[in-house]
Amino acid sequence: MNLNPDLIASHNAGGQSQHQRKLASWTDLVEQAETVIQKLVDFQIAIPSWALGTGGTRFGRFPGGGEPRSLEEKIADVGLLHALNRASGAISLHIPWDIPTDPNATKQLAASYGLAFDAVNSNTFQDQPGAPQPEQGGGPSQLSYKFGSLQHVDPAVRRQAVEHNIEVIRHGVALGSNALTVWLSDGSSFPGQLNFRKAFERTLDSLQEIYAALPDDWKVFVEYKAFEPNFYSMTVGDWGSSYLYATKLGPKAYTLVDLGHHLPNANIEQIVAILLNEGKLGGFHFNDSKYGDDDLTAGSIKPYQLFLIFNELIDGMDARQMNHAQDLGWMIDASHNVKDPLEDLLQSVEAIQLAYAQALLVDRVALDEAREANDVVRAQEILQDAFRTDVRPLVAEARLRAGGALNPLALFRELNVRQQLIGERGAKTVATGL
Ligand code: RM4
Ligand code: MN
Ligand code: MN
Repeated sequence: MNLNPDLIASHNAGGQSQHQRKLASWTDLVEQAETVIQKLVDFQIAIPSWALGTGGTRFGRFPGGGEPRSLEEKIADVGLLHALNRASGAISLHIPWDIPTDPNATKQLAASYGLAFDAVNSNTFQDQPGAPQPEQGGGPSQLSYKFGSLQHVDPAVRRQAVEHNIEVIRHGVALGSNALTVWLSDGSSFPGQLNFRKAFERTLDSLQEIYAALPDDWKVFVEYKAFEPNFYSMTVGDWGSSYLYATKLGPKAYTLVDLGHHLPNANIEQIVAILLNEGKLGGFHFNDSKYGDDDLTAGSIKPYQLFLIFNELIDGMDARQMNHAQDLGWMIDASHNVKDPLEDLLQSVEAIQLAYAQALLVDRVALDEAREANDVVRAQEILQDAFRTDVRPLVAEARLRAGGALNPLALFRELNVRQQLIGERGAKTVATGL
Protein backbone atom coordinates (compact mmCIF):
# COMPACT_ATOMS: atom_id res chain seq x y z
CA MET A 1 0.00 0.00 0.00
CA ASN A 2 1.34 3.41 -0.97
CA LEU A 3 0.82 6.40 1.25
CA ASN A 4 -0.40 9.50 -0.52
CA PRO A 5 1.91 12.40 0.58
CA ASP A 6 -1.15 14.69 0.73
CA LEU A 7 -2.44 12.64 3.64
CA ILE A 8 0.78 13.24 5.56
CA ALA A 9 0.64 16.94 4.70
CA SER A 10 -2.91 17.37 5.97
CA HIS A 11 -2.16 15.38 9.14
CA ASN A 12 0.85 17.65 9.73
CA ALA A 13 -1.13 20.80 9.05
CA GLY A 14 -3.65 19.72 11.69
CA GLY A 15 -1.00 19.27 14.37
CA GLN A 16 1.27 22.15 13.39
CA SER A 17 0.29 24.80 15.95
CA GLN A 18 0.40 22.41 18.90
CA HIS A 19 3.78 21.15 17.69
CA GLN A 20 5.16 24.69 17.43
CA ARG A 21 4.05 25.40 20.99
CA LYS A 22 5.90 22.31 22.26
CA LEU A 23 8.96 23.16 20.22
CA ALA A 24 8.99 26.71 21.60
CA SER A 25 10.72 25.61 24.81
CA TRP A 26 13.76 24.85 22.66
CA THR A 27 14.08 28.31 21.12
CA ASP A 28 16.57 29.46 23.76
CA LEU A 29 18.73 26.48 22.94
CA VAL A 30 18.62 26.84 19.18
CA GLU A 31 22.14 25.67 18.48
CA GLN A 32 21.83 22.51 20.56
CA ALA A 33 18.38 21.77 19.16
CA GLU A 34 19.56 22.16 15.57
CA THR A 35 22.45 19.74 16.08
CA VAL A 36 20.15 17.12 17.58
CA ILE A 37 17.52 17.54 14.87
CA GLN A 38 20.06 17.15 12.08
CA LYS A 39 21.55 14.04 13.67
CA LEU A 40 18.07 12.58 14.03
CA VAL A 41 17.28 13.26 10.39
CA ASP A 42 20.41 11.31 9.40
CA PHE A 43 19.86 8.42 11.79
CA GLN A 44 18.14 5.42 10.17
CA ILE A 45 17.12 2.17 11.83
CA ALA A 46 16.75 -1.00 9.80
CA ILE A 47 13.54 -2.99 10.07
CA PRO A 48 13.78 -6.80 10.25
CA SER A 49 11.95 -8.55 7.44
CA TRP A 50 11.18 -11.40 9.85
CA ALA A 51 9.16 -9.24 12.22
CA LEU A 52 6.47 -7.82 9.95
CA GLY A 53 4.01 -10.54 10.80
CA THR A 54 2.57 -11.65 14.10
CA GLY A 55 5.04 -13.57 16.21
CA GLY A 56 4.06 -16.28 18.59
CA THR A 57 5.18 -18.15 21.63
CA ARG A 58 5.65 -21.86 22.20
CA PHE A 59 2.01 -21.90 23.25
CA GLY A 60 0.14 -20.08 20.57
CA ARG A 61 0.00 -17.53 17.83
CA PHE A 62 -2.82 -15.06 17.30
CA PRO A 63 -2.58 -13.60 13.81
CA GLY A 64 -3.84 -10.08 13.23
CA GLY A 65 -4.49 -10.16 9.49
CA GLY A 66 -3.07 -8.36 6.49
CA GLU A 67 0.40 -9.79 7.01
CA PRO A 68 2.82 -9.52 4.09
CA ARG A 69 2.68 -12.65 1.94
CA SER A 70 5.86 -12.07 -0.01
CA LEU A 71 9.16 -10.24 0.06
CA GLU A 72 7.57 -7.52 -2.09
CA GLU A 73 4.83 -6.99 0.49
CA LYS A 74 7.38 -6.92 3.30
CA ILE A 75 9.26 -4.21 1.45
CA ALA A 76 5.99 -2.33 0.98
CA ASP A 77 5.37 -2.52 4.75
CA VAL A 78 8.80 -1.13 5.56
CA GLY A 79 8.23 1.52 2.86
CA LEU A 80 5.07 2.51 4.67
CA LEU A 81 6.88 2.80 8.00
CA HIS A 82 9.57 4.89 6.36
CA ALA A 83 7.01 7.16 4.70
CA LEU A 84 5.49 7.77 8.13
CA ASN A 85 8.63 8.29 10.20
CA ARG A 86 11.45 8.84 7.66
CA ALA A 87 13.73 6.96 10.04
CA SER A 88 13.29 3.37 8.81
CA GLY A 89 15.20 3.66 5.56
CA ALA A 90 16.56 0.12 5.49
CA ILE A 91 15.44 -3.48 5.67
CA SER A 92 17.38 -6.43 7.02
CA LEU A 93 16.58 -9.74 5.29
CA HIS A 94 16.62 -13.24 6.71
CA ILE A 95 17.52 -16.00 4.26
CA PRO A 96 15.87 -18.38 3.37
CA TRP A 97 12.73 -16.75 4.78
CA ASP A 98 13.15 -14.04 2.13
CA ILE A 99 14.93 -15.21 -0.99
CA PRO A 100 14.95 -12.54 -3.70
CA THR A 101 14.22 -14.34 -6.96
CA ASP A 102 14.87 -11.26 -9.08
CA PRO A 103 17.39 -9.19 -7.13
CA ASN A 104 17.38 -6.25 -9.54
CA ALA A 105 13.62 -5.92 -9.35
CA THR A 106 13.76 -6.28 -5.55
CA LYS A 107 16.43 -3.62 -5.35
CA GLN A 108 14.42 -1.29 -7.56
CA LEU A 109 11.28 -1.84 -5.56
CA ALA A 110 13.11 -1.03 -2.33
CA ALA A 111 14.69 2.05 -3.89
CA SER A 112 11.24 3.27 -4.96
CA TYR A 113 10.40 3.48 -1.24
CA GLY A 114 13.79 5.03 -0.42
CA LEU A 115 15.00 1.82 1.25
CA ALA A 116 18.46 0.27 1.32
CA PHE A 117 19.40 -3.26 2.38
CA ASP A 118 21.09 -3.59 5.74
CA ALA A 119 22.84 -6.75 6.97
CA VAL A 120 21.60 -10.06 5.56
CA ASN A 121 20.98 -12.83 8.10
CA SER A 122 21.65 -16.52 7.66
CA ASN A 123 19.56 -19.25 9.22
CA THR A 124 21.15 -22.47 10.37
CA PHE A 125 18.86 -22.82 13.36
CA GLN A 126 16.15 -24.59 11.35
CA ASP A 127 16.27 -27.40 8.84
CA GLN A 128 15.05 -26.22 5.47
CA PRO A 129 12.86 -28.77 3.75
CA GLY A 130 14.00 -29.19 0.18
CA ALA A 131 17.19 -27.20 0.60
CA PRO A 132 19.73 -28.40 -1.96
CA GLN A 133 22.78 -30.23 -0.70
CA PRO A 134 26.02 -28.99 -2.17
CA GLU A 135 27.54 -32.44 -2.72
CA GLN A 136 24.45 -33.93 -4.29
CA GLY A 137 23.50 -31.02 -6.48
CA GLY A 138 19.94 -30.69 -5.20
CA GLY A 139 17.21 -32.76 -3.66
CA PRO A 140 15.86 -32.79 -0.14
CA SER A 141 18.29 -32.06 2.64
CA GLN A 142 19.35 -35.04 4.74
CA LEU A 143 21.67 -33.08 6.93
CA SER A 144 20.14 -31.72 10.09
CA TYR A 145 21.02 -28.82 12.36
CA LYS A 146 19.47 -30.56 15.33
CA PHE A 147 22.89 -30.82 16.98
CA GLY A 148 24.35 -27.62 15.66
CA SER A 149 25.55 -26.16 12.39
CA LEU A 150 28.99 -24.54 12.29
CA GLN A 151 30.05 -26.59 15.34
CA HIS A 152 28.55 -29.90 14.18
CA VAL A 153 30.53 -33.12 14.70
CA ASP A 154 29.76 -34.12 11.10
CA PRO A 155 31.88 -32.17 8.60
CA ALA A 156 29.13 -32.53 5.98
CA VAL A 157 26.69 -30.58 8.16
CA ARG A 158 29.33 -27.93 8.78
CA ARG A 159 29.92 -27.70 5.03
CA GLN A 160 26.22 -27.29 4.36
CA ALA A 161 26.02 -24.50 6.96
CA VAL A 162 29.10 -22.75 5.54
CA GLU A 163 27.70 -22.99 2.00
CA HIS A 164 24.42 -21.54 3.20
CA ASN A 165 26.20 -18.52 4.67
CA ILE A 166 28.15 -18.02 1.46
CA GLU A 167 24.88 -18.19 -0.47
CA VAL A 168 23.44 -15.52 1.85
CA ILE A 169 26.44 -13.30 1.09
CA ARG A 170 25.71 -13.76 -2.62
CA HIS A 171 22.10 -12.67 -2.16
CA GLY A 172 23.31 -9.69 -0.14
CA VAL A 173 25.81 -8.66 -2.81
CA ALA A 174 23.08 -8.74 -5.44
CA LEU A 175 20.95 -6.42 -3.31
CA GLY A 176 23.69 -3.96 -2.37
CA SER A 177 23.95 -5.03 1.26
CA ASN A 178 27.39 -4.98 2.86
CA ALA A 179 27.18 -7.11 5.99
CA LEU A 180 26.31 -10.62 7.08
CA THR A 181 24.92 -11.36 10.52
CA VAL A 182 25.57 -14.84 11.83
CA TRP A 183 23.50 -15.92 14.78
CA LEU A 184 23.99 -19.54 15.78
CA SER A 185 21.70 -21.62 17.91
CA ASP A 186 24.65 -24.02 18.32
CA GLY A 187 25.34 -25.23 21.82
CA SER A 188 24.25 -28.02 24.12
CA SER A 189 21.32 -28.65 26.39
CA PHE A 190 22.93 -31.09 28.79
CA PRO A 191 26.26 -31.37 30.59
CA GLY A 192 28.54 -33.78 28.80
CA GLN A 193 26.82 -33.40 25.44
CA LEU A 194 29.54 -31.27 23.93
CA ASN A 195 33.28 -30.89 23.98
CA PHE A 196 33.48 -27.12 24.47
CA ARG A 197 36.96 -26.82 23.02
CA LYS A 198 36.11 -28.78 19.89
CA ALA A 199 32.85 -26.88 19.46
CA PHE A 200 34.73 -23.60 19.62
CA GLU A 201 37.45 -24.73 17.20
CA ARG A 202 34.99 -26.17 14.70
CA THR A 203 32.87 -23.04 14.83
CA LEU A 204 35.95 -20.89 14.31
CA ASP A 205 37.07 -23.02 11.33
CA SER A 206 33.64 -22.74 9.76
CA LEU A 207 33.48 -19.00 10.39
CA GLN A 208 36.91 -18.64 8.80
CA GLU A 209 35.58 -20.21 5.61
CA ILE A 210 32.64 -17.81 5.62
CA TYR A 211 34.96 -14.90 6.36
CA ALA A 212 37.12 -15.84 3.36
CA ALA A 213 34.06 -15.44 1.12
CA LEU A 214 33.31 -11.88 2.25
CA PRO A 215 33.76 -9.19 -0.38
CA ASP A 216 36.39 -6.56 0.48
CA ASP A 217 33.96 -3.92 1.67
CA TRP A 218 31.83 -6.31 3.74
CA LYS A 219 31.60 -6.94 7.46
CA VAL A 220 30.49 -10.02 9.33
CA PHE A 221 28.62 -9.57 12.60
CA VAL A 222 28.92 -12.39 15.12
CA GLU A 223 25.81 -12.25 17.29
CA TYR A 224 25.92 -13.85 20.74
CA LYS A 225 23.14 -15.15 22.93
CA ALA A 226 23.30 -16.53 26.46
CA PHE A 227 20.68 -19.26 26.18
CA GLU A 228 17.89 -20.61 23.99
CA PRO A 229 17.29 -22.80 22.10
CA ASN A 230 20.12 -24.56 23.87
CA PHE A 231 19.89 -24.32 27.62
CA TYR A 232 23.17 -25.60 29.02
CA SER A 233 25.74 -23.93 26.75
CA MET A 234 25.72 -21.68 23.74
CA THR A 235 28.81 -21.83 21.57
CA VAL A 236 28.62 -18.07 20.97
CA GLY A 237 27.11 -17.37 24.35
CA ASP A 238 28.41 -13.99 25.40
CA TRP A 239 30.24 -10.92 24.21
CA GLY A 240 33.56 -12.43 25.30
CA SER A 241 33.26 -15.41 22.99
CA SER A 242 31.90 -13.26 20.16
CA TYR A 243 34.85 -10.92 20.64
CA LEU A 244 37.24 -13.88 20.53
CA TYR A 245 35.77 -15.14 17.26
CA ALA A 246 35.73 -11.63 15.78
CA THR A 247 39.33 -11.01 16.79
CA LYS A 248 40.58 -14.33 15.48
CA LEU A 249 38.68 -13.87 12.21
CA GLY A 250 40.14 -10.48 11.35
CA PRO A 251 39.35 -6.82 10.70
CA LYS A 252 36.08 -7.41 8.86
CA ALA A 253 34.55 -9.27 11.81
CA TYR A 254 32.66 -7.54 14.62
CA THR A 255 30.44 -8.34 17.57
CA LEU A 256 26.72 -7.72 17.31
CA VAL A 257 24.82 -6.85 20.48
CA ASP A 258 21.19 -7.96 20.67
CA LEU A 259 19.75 -6.31 23.77
CA GLY A 260 17.76 -9.41 24.72
CA HIS A 261 20.64 -11.86 24.59
CA HIS A 262 22.21 -11.41 28.02
CA LEU A 263 21.84 -13.05 31.37
CA PRO A 264 19.52 -11.04 33.64
CA ASN A 265 20.83 -7.67 34.82
CA ALA A 266 23.95 -7.69 32.65
CA ASN A 267 25.48 -4.24 32.33
CA ILE A 268 25.01 -3.89 28.58
CA GLU A 269 26.24 -0.29 28.47
CA GLN A 270 29.59 -1.38 29.87
CA ILE A 271 29.84 -4.18 27.30
CA VAL A 272 29.10 -1.65 24.56
CA ALA A 273 31.73 0.79 25.85
CA ILE A 274 34.45 -1.84 25.92
CA LEU A 275 33.66 -3.34 22.51
CA LEU A 276 33.58 0.12 20.95
CA ASN A 277 36.88 1.02 22.52
CA GLU A 278 38.41 -2.10 21.02
CA GLY A 279 37.00 -1.21 17.59
CA LYS A 280 35.02 -4.44 17.60
CA LEU A 281 31.43 -3.30 18.01
CA GLY A 282 29.59 -3.93 14.74
CA GLY A 283 25.98 -3.23 15.38
CA PHE A 284 22.78 -3.69 17.30
CA HIS A 285 19.59 -5.61 17.42
CA PHE A 286 17.28 -3.36 19.40
CA ASN A 287 14.43 -4.76 21.47
CA ASP A 288 13.58 -4.84 25.15
CA SER A 289 13.10 -7.56 27.70
CA LYS A 290 12.08 -8.27 31.24
CA TYR A 291 13.43 -11.80 31.51
CA GLY A 292 15.19 -13.25 28.48
CA ASP A 293 15.06 -12.93 24.70
CA ASP A 294 11.59 -11.41 25.01
CA ASP A 295 11.89 -9.38 21.79
CA LEU A 296 9.61 -6.66 23.14
CA THR A 297 9.28 -3.10 21.84
CA ALA A 298 12.51 -1.10 22.28
CA GLY A 299 12.30 1.14 25.34
CA SER A 300 9.11 -0.46 26.65
CA ILE A 301 10.64 -2.02 29.78
CA LYS A 302 13.98 -0.34 30.47
CA PRO A 303 14.13 3.05 28.75
CA TYR A 304 16.87 4.26 31.11
CA GLN A 305 19.07 1.35 30.04
CA LEU A 306 18.50 2.26 26.40
CA PHE A 307 19.53 5.83 27.17
CA LEU A 308 22.65 4.66 29.03
CA ILE A 309 23.61 2.48 26.07
CA PHE A 310 23.29 5.46 23.73
CA ASN A 311 25.27 7.54 26.17
CA GLU A 312 28.18 5.08 25.83
CA LEU A 313 27.69 4.80 22.08
CA ILE A 314 27.99 8.55 21.56
CA ASP A 315 30.93 8.83 23.93
CA GLY A 316 32.78 5.95 22.26
CA MET A 317 31.89 6.85 18.68
CA ASP A 318 32.94 10.45 19.18
CA ALA A 319 36.22 9.35 20.76
CA ARG A 320 36.92 7.32 17.62
CA GLN A 321 35.55 10.00 15.29
CA MET A 322 32.93 7.66 13.95
CA ASN A 323 29.86 8.73 12.02
CA HIS A 324 26.84 8.01 14.23
CA ALA A 325 24.53 7.24 11.34
CA GLN A 326 26.86 5.22 9.14
CA ASP A 327 29.53 3.40 11.10
CA LEU A 328 27.50 0.87 13.08
CA GLY A 329 24.60 -1.37 12.03
CA TRP A 330 21.38 -0.12 13.68
CA MET A 331 18.70 -2.78 13.45
CA ILE A 332 15.57 -3.79 15.30
CA ASP A 333 15.02 -7.46 16.16
CA ALA A 334 11.62 -7.87 17.73
CA SER A 335 8.58 -10.10 17.74
CA HIS A 336 5.01 -8.95 18.14
CA ASN A 337 2.63 -11.27 19.90
CA VAL A 338 -0.09 -8.94 21.10
CA LYS A 339 0.44 -5.75 19.11
CA ASP A 340 0.05 -4.83 15.47
CA PRO A 341 3.60 -5.42 14.14
CA LEU A 342 3.70 -2.13 12.24
CA GLU A 343 2.49 -0.10 15.21
CA ASP A 344 5.01 -1.88 17.41
CA LEU A 345 7.84 -1.09 14.99
CA LEU A 346 6.82 2.59 14.90
CA GLN A 347 7.01 2.62 18.69
CA SER A 348 10.43 0.95 18.67
CA VAL A 349 11.89 3.39 16.17
CA GLU A 350 10.60 6.35 18.17
CA ALA A 351 11.98 4.94 21.43
CA ILE A 352 15.41 4.52 19.84
CA GLN A 353 15.31 8.07 18.48
CA LEU A 354 14.31 9.43 21.90
CA ALA A 355 17.15 7.62 23.65
CA TYR A 356 19.61 8.82 21.01
CA ALA A 357 18.40 12.43 21.27
CA GLN A 358 18.53 12.42 25.07
CA ALA A 359 22.04 10.99 25.03
CA LEU A 360 23.09 13.74 22.60
CA LEU A 361 22.04 16.26 25.27
CA VAL A 362 24.42 14.93 27.93
CA ASP A 363 26.85 17.63 29.00
CA ARG A 364 30.01 15.61 28.42
CA VAL A 365 32.44 18.23 29.63
CA ALA A 366 30.60 18.60 32.93
CA LEU A 367 30.29 14.81 33.23
CA ASP A 368 33.99 14.40 32.76
CA GLU A 369 34.72 17.06 35.39
CA ALA A 370 32.35 15.38 37.83
CA ARG A 371 34.01 12.02 37.27
CA GLU A 372 37.51 13.41 37.68
CA ALA A 373 36.39 14.99 40.95
CA ASN A 374 34.70 11.78 42.14
CA ASP A 375 31.50 13.78 42.34
CA VAL A 376 29.10 10.85 42.10
CA VAL A 377 26.02 12.92 42.82
CA ARG A 378 26.76 15.44 40.09
CA ALA A 379 27.53 12.71 37.57
CA GLN A 380 24.16 11.12 38.23
CA GLU A 381 22.39 14.50 38.04
CA ILE A 382 23.97 15.21 34.65
CA LEU A 383 22.83 11.92 33.17
CA GLN A 384 19.36 12.08 34.63
CA ASP A 385 18.94 15.68 33.60
CA ALA A 386 19.37 14.59 29.98
CA PHE A 387 17.23 11.46 30.43
CA ARG A 388 14.37 13.44 31.94
CA THR A 389 14.29 15.99 29.15
CA ASP A 390 11.24 15.71 26.93
CA VAL A 391 12.82 15.47 23.50
CA ARG A 392 9.65 14.39 21.72
CA PRO A 393 9.26 17.79 20.01
CA LEU A 394 12.79 17.45 18.57
CA VAL A 395 12.10 13.99 17.23
CA ALA A 396 8.82 15.21 15.72
CA GLU A 397 10.58 18.20 14.17
CA ALA A 398 13.20 15.90 12.62
CA ARG A 399 10.41 13.82 11.12
CA LEU A 400 8.67 16.91 9.75
CA ARG A 401 11.83 18.20 8.13
CA ALA A 402 12.49 14.81 6.57
CA GLY A 403 8.98 14.68 5.11
CA GLY A 404 7.40 12.31 7.62
CA ALA A 405 4.35 12.57 9.83
CA LEU A 406 4.19 14.56 13.05
CA ASN A 407 2.68 11.56 14.78
CA PRO A 408 3.20 8.39 12.73
CA LEU A 409 1.22 6.14 15.02
CA ALA A 410 -1.79 8.47 15.10
CA LEU A 411 -1.75 8.77 11.32
CA PHE A 412 -1.44 5.00 10.94
CA ARG A 413 -4.63 4.67 12.96
CA GLU A 414 -6.43 7.62 11.34
CA LEU A 415 -5.90 6.04 7.95
CA ASN A 416 -7.01 2.59 9.10
CA VAL A 417 -3.89 1.15 7.55
CA ARG A 418 -4.36 -2.31 9.03
CA GLN A 419 -7.92 -2.53 7.72
CA GLN A 420 -6.70 -1.51 4.29
CA LEU A 421 -3.97 -4.16 4.40
CA ILE A 422 -6.50 -6.79 5.43
CA GLY A 423 -8.64 -5.67 2.48
CA GLU A 424 -5.70 -6.02 0.09
CA ARG A 425 -4.13 -9.18 1.45
CA GLY A 426 -6.80 -10.98 3.42
CA ALA A 427 -7.36 -11.72 7.08
CA LYS A 428 -5.57 -15.06 7.14
CA THR A 429 -2.18 -14.33 5.66
CA VAL A 430 1.01 -15.57 7.29
CA ALA A 431 4.35 -13.85 6.91
CA THR A 432 7.54 -15.89 7.04
CA GLY A 433 9.73 -15.08 10.00
CA LEU A 434 9.51 -15.27 13.75
C1 RM4 B 1 17.51 -15.04 17.36
C2 RM4 B 1 18.46 -13.89 17.13
C3 RM4 B 1 18.66 -13.57 15.70
C4 RM4 B 1 17.42 -13.67 14.87
C5 RM4 B 1 16.65 -14.92 15.18
C6 RM4 B 1 15.38 -15.00 14.39
O1 RM4 B 1 17.12 -15.11 18.71
O2 RM4 B 1 18.04 -12.75 17.82
O3 RM4 B 1 19.21 -12.30 15.53
O4 RM4 B 1 17.85 -13.69 13.55
O5 RM4 B 1 16.37 -14.98 16.56
MN1 MN C 1 18.96 -10.79 17.18
MN1 MN D 1 16.94 -13.07 19.73
